[in-house]
Amino acid sequence: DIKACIFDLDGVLVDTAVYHYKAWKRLANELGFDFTEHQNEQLKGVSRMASLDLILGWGDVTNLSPEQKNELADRKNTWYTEMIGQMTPAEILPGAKQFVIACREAGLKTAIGSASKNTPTILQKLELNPLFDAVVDGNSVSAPKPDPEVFLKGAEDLGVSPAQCVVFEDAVAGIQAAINGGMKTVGIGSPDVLTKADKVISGLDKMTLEMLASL
Ligand code: B16
Ligand code: MG
Repeated sequence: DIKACIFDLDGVLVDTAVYHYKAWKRLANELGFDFTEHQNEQLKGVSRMASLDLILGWGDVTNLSPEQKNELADRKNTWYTEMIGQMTPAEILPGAKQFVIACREAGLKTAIGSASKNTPTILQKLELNPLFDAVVDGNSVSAPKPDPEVFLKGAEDLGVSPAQCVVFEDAVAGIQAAINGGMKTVGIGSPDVLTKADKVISGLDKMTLEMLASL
């Protein structure tokens, strides 16, 4: 029986990918190169430093020291936090808040499982904090997705077993993390991309409690 739903943040409850893209693009441009929105897809669900490494590879930027890389990541994050500081609850993706509320009214536990260190700011801006029993994010985990740590911690905080959890994810690495943790999965996006998910929907506006039972 399903007892809990664990939600990824970026790409599931809110579309911050557009802000990540703007900030990373600005950094790349300052370094003298550019990358496409298509390439940006590969950064979804990937941690900040792993994203930086991918982008530097695209620009053939090599031989940077750890200090220089940290400085670049900090520069990007400053621009990113300026943008998310302007976010409002109107930016919650369609149906997301309604589905989380429906879960809670049905007696299910709810948690966030995100790679983002900016999760606390985003939840505050979206006024979503009261809807989650647990929040596990990039500040509290050491192993990035597809390692299941972020979701296993969520299950532990909720006091449920992994097999009783459904994870909602938009990233391939996130679906894999949930599978690695022994959880059921609902992909948010395209079935062609999220091939391993138990079910794929275009957004939480297409999700119902009845669908949970059939996973
Ligand atoms: P930050 P999620 C992920 O969030 C994003 O999808 C990914 O693009 C980003 O690089 C990562 O968080 C780290 O974000 O720089 O804010 O720590 O999808 O796991 O909620
Ligand atoms: Mg995501």
